[in-house]
Amino acid sequence: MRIAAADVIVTSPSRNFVTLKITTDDGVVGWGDGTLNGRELAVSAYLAEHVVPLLIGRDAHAIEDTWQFLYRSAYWRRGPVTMAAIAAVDMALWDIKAKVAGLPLYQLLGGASRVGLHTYGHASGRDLPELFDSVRATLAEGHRSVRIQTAIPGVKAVYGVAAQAQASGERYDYEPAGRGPLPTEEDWDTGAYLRHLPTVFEAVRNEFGAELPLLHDGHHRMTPLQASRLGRSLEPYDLFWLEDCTPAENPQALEVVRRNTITPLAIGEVFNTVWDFQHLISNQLIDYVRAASTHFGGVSPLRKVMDFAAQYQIKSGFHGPTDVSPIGFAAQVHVGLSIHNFGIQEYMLHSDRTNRVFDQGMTFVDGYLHPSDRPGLGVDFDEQVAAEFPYQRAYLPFNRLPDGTMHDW
Ligand code: KDG
Ligand code: MG
Repeated sequence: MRIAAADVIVTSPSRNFVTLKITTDDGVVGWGDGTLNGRELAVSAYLAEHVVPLLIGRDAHAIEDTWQFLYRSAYWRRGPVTMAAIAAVDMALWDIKAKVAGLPLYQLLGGASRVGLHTYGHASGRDLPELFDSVRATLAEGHRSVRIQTAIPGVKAVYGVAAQAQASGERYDYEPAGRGPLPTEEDWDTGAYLRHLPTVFEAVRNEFGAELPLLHDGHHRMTPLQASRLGRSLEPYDLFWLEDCTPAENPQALEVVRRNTITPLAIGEVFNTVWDFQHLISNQLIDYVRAASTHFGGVSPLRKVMDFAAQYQIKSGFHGPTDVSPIGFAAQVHVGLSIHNFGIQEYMLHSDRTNRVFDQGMTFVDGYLHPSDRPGLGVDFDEQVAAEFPYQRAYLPFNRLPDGTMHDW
């Protein structure tokens, strides 16, 4: 079975998505996700110019060899654009292989290891009443664990806090990337954050009790010492994890954090390869792997990093924002269902408009995600509906400190 055609489709139903369609010579179609938030056209050009011509005529079943070929033959390895492009190919080929087998992908990965995936949803608020309402709405959606993000006194805009109030029952639809010609500038004050956040977790614990698993995303903004202080000050509130507490480039930073706090640590949503996790996993500096199939080269390397992590009792916590398309999301739900060391799955609902383009078979019942038993990844892509929503330039925001210094967002 040979690859006869490969097409790149960029669509923007309520945000931009890069989708790869691979068609075999006997007419089987596989779908892959190569979305890179704010840099979508770089991936689509990489695919169209440098990958698609190499795919035509290749054996559609040779997934590992195609992955290694795309990775090694470029000479220039790694990086988010390259790895998102390789991810799209890897996913589309797994989709094809599973469709040909007539099985959902998780069956090819070893079968289900659980009934479904335990998720966490997002809650945020500008003040405590708004945050509590948001926690209630998140629980009402079916999540059993909740990520807590809060406004910080004196800071005008903070990552993870939806701009508008979220009354109960209202669909959480936070998307930080703004459509428009230029990115928006936000501000930051680490001191205010370190003082304020523990008070918020204390209030949430008092309101919702000891048992609700709570998470928090530090979004790469702290130094090792600041992150240590935060981890330690949150210990009384028993977090499920503290995510991305220090910038991802420096794995040694987590040695400092680890020495100073027993708050569990998660990192890796901006990592691209297994090697980015090598030091962190082999030195047991983290508890959860935050990679996303779409930004990590696809299903094949996600499975490999989790097998490596399993030797150290480190679990999955795959990145699941809406900028991972329903295709990329389904791919990692299949991985999560099949591996033994699954931890938790971040789950942000895609918009109704996105779901018109991507027909998702996935179900979320009694707090458990299941990718469905449709053959393949379980997601169909409607090219006609996609064509109604052309690409729109969008950028993630950035941060400056009050004196104008650039800071991690
Ligand atoms: O595109 C950026 C988002 O994917 C990121 O900000 C979301 O940190 C994130 C998370 O944990 O979901
Ligand atoms: Mg994050």
